[in-house]
Amino acid sequence: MTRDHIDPGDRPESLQNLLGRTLYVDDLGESARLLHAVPVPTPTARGEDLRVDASAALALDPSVAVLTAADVPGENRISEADDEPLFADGTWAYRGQVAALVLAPDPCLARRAAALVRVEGRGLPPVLDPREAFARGELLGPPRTLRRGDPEAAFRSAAYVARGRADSGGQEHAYLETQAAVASSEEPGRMRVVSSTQGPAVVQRAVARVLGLPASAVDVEAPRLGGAFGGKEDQATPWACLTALGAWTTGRPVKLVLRRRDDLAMTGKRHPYSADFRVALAADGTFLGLEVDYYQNAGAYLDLSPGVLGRTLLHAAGAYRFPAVRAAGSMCRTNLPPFTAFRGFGGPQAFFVAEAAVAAASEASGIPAAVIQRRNLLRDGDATHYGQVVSGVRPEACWDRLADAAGKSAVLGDAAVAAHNRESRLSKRGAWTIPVAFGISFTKTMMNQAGALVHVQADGSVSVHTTAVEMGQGVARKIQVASARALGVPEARVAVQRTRTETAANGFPTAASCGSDLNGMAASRACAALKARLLGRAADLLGAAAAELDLAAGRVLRGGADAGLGWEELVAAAYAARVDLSEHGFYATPGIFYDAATETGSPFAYFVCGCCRVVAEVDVVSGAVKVVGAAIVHDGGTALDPIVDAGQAEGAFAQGLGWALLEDLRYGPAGELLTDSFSTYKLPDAAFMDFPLALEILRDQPNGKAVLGSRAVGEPPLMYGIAGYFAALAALKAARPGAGFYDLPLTGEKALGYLTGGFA
Ligand code: LUZ
Ligand code: MOS
Repeated sequence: MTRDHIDPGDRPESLQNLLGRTLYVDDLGESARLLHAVPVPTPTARGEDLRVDASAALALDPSVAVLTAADVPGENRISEADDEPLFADGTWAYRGQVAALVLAPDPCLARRAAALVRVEGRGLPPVLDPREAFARGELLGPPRTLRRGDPEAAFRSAAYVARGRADSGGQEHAYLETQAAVASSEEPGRMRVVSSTQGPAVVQRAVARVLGLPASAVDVEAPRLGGAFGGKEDQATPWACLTALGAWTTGRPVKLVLRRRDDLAMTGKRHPYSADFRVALAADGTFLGLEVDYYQNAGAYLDLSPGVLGRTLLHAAGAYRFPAVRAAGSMCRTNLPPFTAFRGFGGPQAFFVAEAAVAAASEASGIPAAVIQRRNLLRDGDATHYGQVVSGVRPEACWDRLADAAGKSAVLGDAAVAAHNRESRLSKRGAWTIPVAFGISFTKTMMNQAGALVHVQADGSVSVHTTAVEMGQGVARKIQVASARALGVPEARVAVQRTRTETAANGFPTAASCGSDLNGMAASRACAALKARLLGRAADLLGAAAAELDLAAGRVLRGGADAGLGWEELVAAAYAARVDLSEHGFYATPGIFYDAATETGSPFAYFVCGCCRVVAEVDVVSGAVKVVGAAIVHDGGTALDPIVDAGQAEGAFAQGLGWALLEDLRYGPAGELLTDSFSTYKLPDAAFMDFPLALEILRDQPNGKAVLGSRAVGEPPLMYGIAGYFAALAALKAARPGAGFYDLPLTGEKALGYLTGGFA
């Protein structure tokens, strides 16, 4: 590693995070006038005739205020889908829905008052299970079906057919910083909100709607976030709206920071899914057809469920080629907090079913899973079941490289696993490799746009504003690199500023792995225009033709050689000559489209591919499951920052393993979250991740579809964690033959149940 890659000066964000100096929402807004807001939740999962009695809370202290739906000056609506109220009004649809908001100058007083607010009404029996909701016709929208070829014919002509059911559980985002916002109305008729949100413009629209203001009167800023993982794509909005309403009503600044337990109980998580699948194979293991019916547990309101279901349907085939596919899905309405975006956004749920189909196909045919997988990997020129012809995909190259490395490993290879199982009676191991091809772009084509505003300051420092939100994923660093490169200045000259709707309007959430792609490109375009303008001035100064000049690392070059003119000098001269030193840049991903009527199109700009092999070990006596080794070959394109990419890949893999093996959301019969703390909800930690992980990121194939040849990296590696499920299942099979259940997560508890005869 070169020194260049460990200089913290290049990563101001990371250094501040590391030193604990980053300011989060809870660190902001402190003033003697500040009011603290505490939400009052509905006590049961479903009901009508909602009544809020605040008298006891108000009697506690004259400084206490309590707001309800009746206090909303604009519309009591927050979701863009229009179905979700800010305050439950009349009816309620999940436990933990906000019924009232308590404001008080002291946070303890606000909590005590909140506990005294009585929320009552007529309870109704809740529905928690998606299949039960489906059976009752409780759907949040029409079911969707994607088709290719003739699956019926494929099943008739197949040598082998396997079928099964595959269920995957939800997942808590577990961001370090809980949902938070602080609002103030410093000028009459205007509202300013600092929100821990991935989408300041989403919050801006909702605040404007709730307060009945034009968007131009609402300024929303996202500072650096303490993590989000999708949990703040749509669901930062209610908390920001509540603070804005509080500030609007009282004329004082209002802050709301959810307690961890409230955040766990009141906010949405990854969608649990239940699915039925059927897969057809030829005698040599070639896939002929796939059918999947997904029952998505969408929760009580739409939120982002349509987009999540869409991505599930698009990824139904995993990284495999199927000549015939039918993928159908329904958003099932249940009385749980609306499930929402979570890293992977419906993709992991689809990849899990695809791997379950591989495992079941291997069981039914006797052909090793790896043979089936290798034979059917997606290749350039293949058409997906929605009609996109893929290019630049390399699951095969990644697979072969990984297989080669695993074969030589003392832990990862099939021979090593078999040897362990021969020698060890009390622990058994299993291995699995998953191939991944994850589509990059928001599946909703409209969302694939971003803007940037770049100011060259008179001293030569550069301010870059974009719609991207830095949440620890390194997007600010990547935009810094892309901007510096496009301008031809050292990286340290470029400051990527906090994200604000006043400087970058009409943005979409930083999500779908494409924050750097979209915003890096928008910033690059602005920087390229500024560079051309400044080189025009340099041409005058040097008496040269602009075409012979270039800028690199802060020096003007003429015919490739230093022309004796530095960046600062050039900027000063341009400023003196009244040259505009500001520029707006815009990027909209070209060439993507999708036709909802025919369910066909080319929704993704490109795919991110890779393969991951996991070896898991199960303790035959206790059922404890652990990972003992893993290797990843990931196709990464040209790096904007290799350290950021490696961190994203490792972090996403850990998060995927947590989903596959540990994280188990449990609800009581009344819809109450039983796992409402990190003592009962188990997250992957340093001890769990304490195994050798060989991460290789291929850099030999630049990506022509993103900034400077780079590839998106945020979500695709999460899918690698799914290999952990099937590795653990293989270990269970080695201990007691027959393990063929697909019910993620595969916790130690479940493993023990199987080993002691609980599971068939
Ligand atoms: N968010 C979204 C996403 O609104 N649309 C998407 O397609 C998406 N994909 C991944 C993650 N977040
Ligand atoms: Mo997301 S799941 O907000 O990229």
